[in-house]
Amino acid sequence: MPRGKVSIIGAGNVGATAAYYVAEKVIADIVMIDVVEGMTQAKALDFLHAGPMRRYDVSIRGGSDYSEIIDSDVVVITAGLPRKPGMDRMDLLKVNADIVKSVSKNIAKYAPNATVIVVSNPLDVMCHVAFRTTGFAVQRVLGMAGILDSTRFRYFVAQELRCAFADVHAMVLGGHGDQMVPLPRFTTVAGIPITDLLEKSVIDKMVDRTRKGGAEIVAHLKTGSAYYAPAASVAEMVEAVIADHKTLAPCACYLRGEYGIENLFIGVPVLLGRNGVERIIELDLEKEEMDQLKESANAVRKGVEDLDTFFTVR
Ligand code: TXD
Repeated sequence: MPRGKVSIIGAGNVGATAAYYVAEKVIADIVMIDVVEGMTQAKALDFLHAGPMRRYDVSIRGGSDYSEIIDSDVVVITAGLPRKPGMDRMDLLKVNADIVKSVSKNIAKYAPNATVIVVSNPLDVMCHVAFRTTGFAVQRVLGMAGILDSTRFRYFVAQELRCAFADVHAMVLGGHGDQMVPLPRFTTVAGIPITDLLEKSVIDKMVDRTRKGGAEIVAHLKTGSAYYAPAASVAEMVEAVIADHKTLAPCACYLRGEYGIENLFIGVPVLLGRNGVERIIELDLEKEEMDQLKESANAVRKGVEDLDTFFTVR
């Protein structure tokens, strides 16, 4: 298979770990860009030193010059600041929106044919910033969250049933926040819905733990947030696009009426392939599931309105 090219903007915990996971798949040459001078070059070199043992012989380069990202098939945006003491949610939104906007301008300039995978938080709102700033087609801008939230749910199910991780598939829709919508009816073990395998009270606990999966890790870490599972989720999405896998997974994508939601990025199941979001899958949701999705969408829309109030993207 011809190798692709992936650029990762922001080589912090998630970005650098994603670069490493992508390298191990040997599907793409990798560029890491960060504002911190020297850090990306150091990490690139360090990854390459491990290559002979880990058996990846891809090219990995680091820098801060965006001309390096030219001809990328996929660009991942993990640049952003974490919330600092004294900053409220809105302050963070403005700071990261500024960062994602400047990154997106460079993507549009140097990698106009790329598919953009947004990771920076607040995720669904940052997707809007990248979408509006790049001006790319809706299929080519998507956000990573649902795959991460689903893999957490998968792990909890496998742990509860003591079954093979790989046999569990899960579906988590909605925005990347407390109001995400884990769907037990569409979460299966070798095709059997977990609603046939586990008590409702047990499922409810797993749903709750999935919703709080990120916070549980932050509480342990104290500074910073999860990055191994987020990076693995990014690598899955990158692979789906580069290798044209047509993977069916939940991703934040721009809805234009699907699920009764208009003009909003939110997590829904999609087919991911060479053309980015190749198809949006509309599940037949029950009323309660649909109500939860609408509520989650309302929370995301509030964030987008905040963005519009404080920040003119174009
Ligand atoms: O599910 C999800 N979408 C998420 C999102 C899961 C995990 C992390 N999530 C968010 O991703 C998190 O809240 C942050 O907004 C981003 C990146 O998280 P990470 O843990 O990797 O943060 P780091 O380690 O602080 O890395 C951020 C890097 C750091 O190296 C900065 O120097 C760099 O971003 N940075 C920039 N790079 C390029 N250009 C600009 N302007 C820039 N500003 C900061």
